Amino acid sequence: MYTQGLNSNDSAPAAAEDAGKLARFQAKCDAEDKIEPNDWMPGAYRKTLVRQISQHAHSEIIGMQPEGNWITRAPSLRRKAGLLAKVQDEAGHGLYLYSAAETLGIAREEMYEQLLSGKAKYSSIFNYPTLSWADIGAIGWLVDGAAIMNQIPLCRCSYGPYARAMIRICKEESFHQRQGYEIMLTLCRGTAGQKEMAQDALNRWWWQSLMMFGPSDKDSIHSADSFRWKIKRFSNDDLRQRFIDATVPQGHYLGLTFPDPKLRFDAATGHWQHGEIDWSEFKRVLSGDGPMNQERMAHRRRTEADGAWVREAALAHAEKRRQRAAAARQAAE
Ligand code: FAQ
Repeated sequence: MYTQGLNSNDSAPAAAEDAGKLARFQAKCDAEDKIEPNDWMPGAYRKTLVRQISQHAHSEIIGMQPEGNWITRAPSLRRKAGLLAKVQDEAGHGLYLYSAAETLGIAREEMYEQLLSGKAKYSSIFNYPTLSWADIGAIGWLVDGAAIMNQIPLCRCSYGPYARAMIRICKEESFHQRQGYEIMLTLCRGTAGQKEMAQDALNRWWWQSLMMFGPSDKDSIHSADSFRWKIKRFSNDDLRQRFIDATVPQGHYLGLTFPDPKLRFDAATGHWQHGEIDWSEFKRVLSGDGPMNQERMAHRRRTEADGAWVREAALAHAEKRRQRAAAARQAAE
């Protein structure tokens, strides 16, 4: 763990927390100062950050699977190299984020355990299958596009280690979004069959990417606290709307249609109005009943077990080095 900056007790009731410390903490958030690991923070702030950052890290790790599925089937060496780099970036994002969460006093092993035991959440979007190469384009364009929209404001999050991790992550997400859109553009300029494949991918990923922004504002249980603590800057619905406004013209430029008969531009507000999101599907996927939930978790558990010997070997090697260094020190004394 990077730090053990545990200056407050999560189980302590808020009323018992020192009012003066709380006021100073809030003033710091309001002044846009960063909260750092060893600063005092309310238990609930720590808890919400651990929840959000670890969920985000898990999403990056599970999110490698839908695309990893296509690395061996990418249509050219260039596409394979691009996809390989993207999936590696996602592993890196997961690792920065686990590191950021560790600064709040939770061990990485505990977060892994929460994921592997099925107790932790990760983004609903990664429980859908990637059926064709166009899905790789759609994921980059839509899923990474949604991720950027949601994550750029997190670069200004009040918690320093999370904000700093997000700056690098967003730069990489921007490359991911472009590679996805370029795949879609190539398919849409290709044969009729390729364009049809792109349209089919958009049909299957559109509504799911809108769900990435979380429940509608009236059902968002954490938003009020997260706004107060400057973790969130825009509401789930606001960010979703921004994403729709940015993405619909991009889809039209590709010559594609969106699977929403109610989608229309409202000149009075300057926004694209959209149809109802099927929140029952969102809830079903979150409860573990999405098309790929079981496969994703089974694969993650298998990979964890397959990698056990590497971790054991690395620990044994580190121990040997430690013993050799101790012996050398003793000999020199
Ligand atoms: N899926 O009160 P709110 C990526 C849960 S990374 C599953 O509104 P909050 C990169 C939420 O956790 C994608 N659960 O919560 C990539 C809470 O449950 P809890 C992940 C969801 O935290 C691209 C409950 O609903 N991005 O894509 C979802 O204020 C391509 C109530 O919700 C992040 O994690 C969902 N979609 O707002 C990788 C960004 N939405 O904890 C590979 C950071 C909500 O009470 C390939 N996270 N829930 O049990 C955030 O910005 C926020 O956590 C939100 C939710 C906006 C996701």
